[in-house]
Amino acid sequence: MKLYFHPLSTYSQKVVMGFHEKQASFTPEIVSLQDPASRAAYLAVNPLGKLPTLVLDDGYSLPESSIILEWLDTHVSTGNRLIPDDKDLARRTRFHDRLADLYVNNPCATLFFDSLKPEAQRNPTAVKAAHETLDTMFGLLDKAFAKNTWALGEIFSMADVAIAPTLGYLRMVKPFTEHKNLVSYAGRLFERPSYQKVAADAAPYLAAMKG
Ligand SMILES: N[C@@H](CCC(=O)N[C@@H](CS)C(=O)NCC(=O)O)C(=O)O
Repeated sequence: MKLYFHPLSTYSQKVVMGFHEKQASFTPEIVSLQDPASRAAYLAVNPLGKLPTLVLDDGYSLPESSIILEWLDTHVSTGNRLIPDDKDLARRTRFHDRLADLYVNNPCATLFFDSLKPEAQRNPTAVKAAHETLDTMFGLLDKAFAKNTWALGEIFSMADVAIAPTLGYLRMVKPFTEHKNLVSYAGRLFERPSYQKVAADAAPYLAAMKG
């Protein structure tokens, strides 16, 4: 199976972390959405142009990070479970995965990409809304991790994989140092070998971007 992704993309990192957690391998196909030729070729794989996409050996195509991880957890029996069998725990996993994607990852991306734009093209309204959403989430997460080890309590899951890459970026984009429980949770995530591998893969690209 082939994974179309980019080492700097948070949604790609989420899926690659999932592969590492499952001890599963894939054929990597790095897509650079900034490069017109790479982007044009990728649109034939995913017309929405969103990374990542997993293409199975029979050609079946799976876009969307959470859907890819669901497929992986269903079809690969090695490594850690990403979504528990228990239906209520599975629903809670999906809920926390949605929170991570919609209200942590997406506003983080708004702040990150806005900061790269020339002053005239920036969007202060969107930036203000992103800060407000993240402040709300930081408060909720800090409260939750006063007692929880992982998003589901003691069970590591897709919900933790979903948030880890974004917390990595937030250290640069909107540090959350005053939220001590969130800092501890992030520390546990950053120590996982699956996170360390995606961070190591991203490091040269991040260094090149910073110039
Ligand atoms: N809901 C999608 C979001 C994917 C997404 O937004 N990926 C970003 C990279 S982290 C992307 O492809 N951005 C390019 C664009 O929006 O044009 C998922 O979970 O996979």
